Amino acid sequence: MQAVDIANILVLEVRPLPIKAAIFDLDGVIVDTAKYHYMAWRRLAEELGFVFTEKDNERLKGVSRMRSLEILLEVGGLSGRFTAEEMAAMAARKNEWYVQYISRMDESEILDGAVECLAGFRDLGVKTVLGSASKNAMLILNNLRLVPYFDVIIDGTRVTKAKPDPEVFLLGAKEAGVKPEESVVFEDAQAGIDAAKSAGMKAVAIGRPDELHGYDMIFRGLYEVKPREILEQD
Ligand code: B16
Ligand code: MG
Repeated sequence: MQAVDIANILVLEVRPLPIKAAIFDLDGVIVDTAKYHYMAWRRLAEELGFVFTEKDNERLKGVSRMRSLEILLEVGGLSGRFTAEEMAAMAARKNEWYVQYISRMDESEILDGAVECLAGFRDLGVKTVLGSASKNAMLILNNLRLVPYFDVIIDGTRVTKAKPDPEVFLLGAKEAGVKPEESVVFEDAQAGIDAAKSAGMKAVAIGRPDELHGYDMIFRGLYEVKPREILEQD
């Protein structure tokens, strides 16, 4: 009898903490803005005299704006050719085009299952948090009328370190009043999965198993995610 009690105590002690916050990346998880980033970066590359392919664009997912520009210039064989001021001007130009494209977005561009997933976690008493590298996240959320679905919004204007640094997710959990180990992150980019794991959080990948690694679970989109099952995975 005593042995059984001890066994039960041990089982209780090793149980992970329950999930209390669901943190969502924006681009590639809630909405597909990668195509607009691509249109704007391709336009910049054309002006610089080289072709930037969709495959090249894969390298920019989840990466900050300035790092994206560095990768783009690397692809065009133009690394190190520009001053910091010229680079800032190019990034600003790309962003002007990008903002023009995303300003026309509406609710029809919300990815399948995103609203149901956000509402589903809320119904289970789980805080919903946005953890995006984008400085344009508020514009996108407003156009898509998604602001009310989030308890906490952390975007690229609130952090200084880009993913894979965990800053964006740690700040999101902190503002939600939840410990990192009580948080689950939904991410489509490898940099974001790495950020979630180094924050000590569960990482749910959104994408293809042959393109991502290091996650705890993987789904093709939020339409496959059942919030209750995510909580029961603990
Ligand atoms: P912006 P996420 C990221 O958003 C994008 O995936 C990435 O491609 C982009 O460079 C980055 O935001 C910065 O975006 O230029 O709008 O500030 O996936 O973290 O939601
Ligand atoms: Mg993303």
